[in-house]
Amino acid sequence: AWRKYSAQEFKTKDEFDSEVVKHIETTLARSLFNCDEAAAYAGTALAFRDRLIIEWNRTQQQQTAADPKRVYYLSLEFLMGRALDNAMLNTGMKNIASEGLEDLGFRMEDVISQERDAALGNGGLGRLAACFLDSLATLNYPAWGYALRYRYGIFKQEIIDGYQVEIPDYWLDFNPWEFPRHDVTVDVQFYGNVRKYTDGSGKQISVWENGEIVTAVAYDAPIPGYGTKTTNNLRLWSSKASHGEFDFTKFNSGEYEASVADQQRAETISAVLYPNDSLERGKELRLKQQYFWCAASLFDIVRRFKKSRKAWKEFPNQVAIQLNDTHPTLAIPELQRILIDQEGLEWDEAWSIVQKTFGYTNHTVLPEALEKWSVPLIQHLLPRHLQIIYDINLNFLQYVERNFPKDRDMLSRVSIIEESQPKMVRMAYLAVIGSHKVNGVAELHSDLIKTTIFKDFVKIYGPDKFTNVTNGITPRRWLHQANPRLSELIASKLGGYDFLRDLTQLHKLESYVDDKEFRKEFQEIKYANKVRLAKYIKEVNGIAVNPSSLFDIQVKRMHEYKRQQLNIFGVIHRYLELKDMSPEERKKVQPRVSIFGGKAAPGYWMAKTVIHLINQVSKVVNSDKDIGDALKVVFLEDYNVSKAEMITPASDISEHISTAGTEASGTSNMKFVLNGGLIIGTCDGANIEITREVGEDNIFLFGNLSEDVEDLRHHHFYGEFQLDPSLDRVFKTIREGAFGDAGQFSALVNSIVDHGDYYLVSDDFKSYLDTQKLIDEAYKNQEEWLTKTITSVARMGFFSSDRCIDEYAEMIWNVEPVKVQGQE
Ligand code: DL6
Repeated sequence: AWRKYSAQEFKTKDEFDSEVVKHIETTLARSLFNCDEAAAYAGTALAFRDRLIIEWNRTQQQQTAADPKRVYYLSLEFLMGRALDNAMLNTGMKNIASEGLEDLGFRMEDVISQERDAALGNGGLGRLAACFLDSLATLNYPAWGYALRYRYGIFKQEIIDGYQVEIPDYWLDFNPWEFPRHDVTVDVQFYGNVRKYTDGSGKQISVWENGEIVTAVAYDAPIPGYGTKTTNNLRLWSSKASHGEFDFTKFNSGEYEASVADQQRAETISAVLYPNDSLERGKELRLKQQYFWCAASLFDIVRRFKKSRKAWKEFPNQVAIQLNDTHPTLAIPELQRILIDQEGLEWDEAWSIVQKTFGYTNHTVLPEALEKWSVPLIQHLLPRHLQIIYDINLNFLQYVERNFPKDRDMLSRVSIIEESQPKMVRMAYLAVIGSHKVNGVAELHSDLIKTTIFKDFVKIYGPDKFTNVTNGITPRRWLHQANPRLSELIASKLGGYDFLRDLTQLHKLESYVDDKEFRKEFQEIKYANKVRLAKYIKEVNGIAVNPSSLFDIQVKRMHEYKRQQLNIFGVIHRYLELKDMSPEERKKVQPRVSIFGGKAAPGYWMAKTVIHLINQVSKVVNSDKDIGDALKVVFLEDYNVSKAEMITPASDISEHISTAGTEASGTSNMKFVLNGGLIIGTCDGANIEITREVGEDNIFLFGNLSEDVEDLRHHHFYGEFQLDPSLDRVFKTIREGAFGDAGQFSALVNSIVDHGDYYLVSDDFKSYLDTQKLIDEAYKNQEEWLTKTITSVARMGFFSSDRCIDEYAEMIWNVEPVKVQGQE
């Protein structure tokens, strides 16, 4: 129904075709007689881009006129994936485009697959940000995303001889989705010194001077909402030398290299995404990226606010800035600096504005992932900011001292400055102190941060400053786009696609659980999705897998806490059990395909070892004639968003098996269940809320609870534990060289046997195996399995990112939607 509000739709496939052809012939200067799929993609993307930009302009004009409070989502990562399919579906014009392309001799699927993923993120945090942009636009919130325009996104992963090899991802060869705004630039300063003086009225003035200037240039990407005219903006900053080109004086005197050195140094800032998802220590370039992005974004936000000519005290009524993790924390001292040094506000007035403006989302309790920057580094790069951070800290500690006079230790515990050698700035503390709300991303996680890393801050500020917003996913990409047949089936039962805008409507599917036709179609769709994945595995990995096997999938970043090692040890155990069996016994076993995928940070040696082990096990198991279809092991190379769209709908079981208390939320768990797969998981992150929604009978939980973790680690520390005999046998097999040179895996095995088993693999192993047995049994009863999956889909309404965004809007941002004119 909403399509009638869109003035910008292609009315006919011929209209669409003529625009595609126009772009191919003029923009690309290609002949139609020499038009391949890449050109068809480019023409289609440009035709859609033209439509989006009209909606984008209209949205901006109307939002400027209404001048509402806006949300600014600061995230160093946006893992957007492909844009074309999303643009076609969100604007409701995919069918017309498919027909048009067919007339031109192309299949939509082939055209879509020409697009490179926009992979400006590492994993869950970046993908969450991308889902949020989709929801913000769909729900008509006036919102901007701000990030960096990395020339290289997350590396491409190749598996060579079983090892991960990283290949640079230069994704900007052709990117029709961005608009360079050479007129929107910001000069950002680094280094230099601070000069202080007292002005005529006796006021202390600080001037940050003699620094090096780098220019930020804006590149805008339109973000279309689903079924609405609202098209918001993702603004990405690119760095370039402030004086533009290169130094002619040096060039003319023969110093050719030096003449371009400045330019190259400036451009390095936005050159590459740091490929670590949980650890980034001490790299000056990373700190430069953070400040460059925060300074440019804040300048832009303040510039927009100033256009409204409102008093500064109105700033928090016009601007809500959400800090996605601690990466943008420098925005806090930066806004304070702008207000006191440039706008002349008094410290207290400025600080009150700052605190009301920012909200901070925490995404991890892992100690190694909590950001800290050395004081000398900040002093060198951002001397004025360091002074401001010290002043923020001083005021804060004085407040703490007044309110907790008896707890002297508290001062050192909560100080923004860690008294180490060298001293460090604790970014998470600065983020808490400078924000009015702090949220975790699932209930357990939000509880944990209050009792662990931010315990003292709960005492200081009271519990109300801390809240929970359980993560969600956009059903547009993760159901409608990834699984069009399932989306269509649901729409046919619910009377249309409204459920994509209100996912809670899925609950009505429960009345179809016993509907024979519905069940049959649901099952056929799952099978077809498995066939598609099996075909891909055959093509890419050369492994033949039977789509009737149970597909067991674990795809996510490789990390010890996510415990892919537990999974592969379980696979080895299964293999050994199969080897123990007679051929007759083996025939009775539920056949299974264990599928892995995920990147390891390039310097994370242990995670890379796990990838290597998976590939070695895959080689041995898949070529073992005794085993046949009973077990296959697959590692899917270069896991990314577009591959996730194909993989997710094909699972029977997916694994979310982190050590309890370590996975803040997880979001792929939600995607798998929404697509008719069940979960094996620990009581961690959003698994707990998924269980509450779908019911305990529809999820396979195992393992120790987060409250047991500390005690268990203690037992390991004192050697008070007994290795599970099955795990012992797995280790023995590895040590005997069954999967190649055992030396390569000794550190991995020793981390469990000799070095404290920090992630408690041995403690959960038995319970994991027992639960896998239950899964094998349950899967044999296909009818009951189907009932579980349909029931689960029907109960996933809570996990839409639309629900999250409404919660943020109400509890944290205090913003209202603005409907772009022409809509109902
Ligand atoms: O909140 C999005 C996402 C969560 O779903 C994951 O559980 C969490 O690990 C991830 N956090 C990060 C940050 N650092 N670490 N580790 O990526 O956020």
